Amino acid sequence: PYDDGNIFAKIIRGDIPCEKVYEDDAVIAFMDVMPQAEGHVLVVAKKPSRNLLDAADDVLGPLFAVVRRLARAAKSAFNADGVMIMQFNEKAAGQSVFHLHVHVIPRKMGTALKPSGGRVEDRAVLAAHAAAIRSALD
Ligand code: DGP
Repeated sequence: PYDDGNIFAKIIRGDIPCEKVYEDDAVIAFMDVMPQAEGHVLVVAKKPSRNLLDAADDVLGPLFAVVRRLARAAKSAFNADGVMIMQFNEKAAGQSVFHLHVHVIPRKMGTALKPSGGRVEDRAVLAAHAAAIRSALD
């Protein structure tokens, strides 16, 4: 079952801070605190579900529309060659926060992806990256 004590539910409620990139009625997006590449963004559905497996159909369209908008913006802001979209369902598949979210990760040719759960990035760096992506949004 869904547990609303998870960290993304707290961010959606405004109980803990984030470096926000985008927000509308259905979706919020912010910088991942442990980026696997420069510009790593998390796109989170506001409606509660653990992951894709239990999400309502009407959540998916708005969520993935924002995923694509942010993929374009992050690619442009970081001069990336491509963008990786990742999404995990349950612990066995690599999920660690049990509230539906999608990773948007700009990638450059020849630059390896950092491991997940790595170093927590400096707040000021994340704030600067969030601002760069926001200004690249259409
Ligand atoms: P996963 O559940 O494996 O898709 O990954 C969850 C991601 O969330 C992971 O890349 C690290 C990130 N993360 C964990 N705690 C926080 C937090 O408090 N704030 C932010 N912005 N990201 C977090």
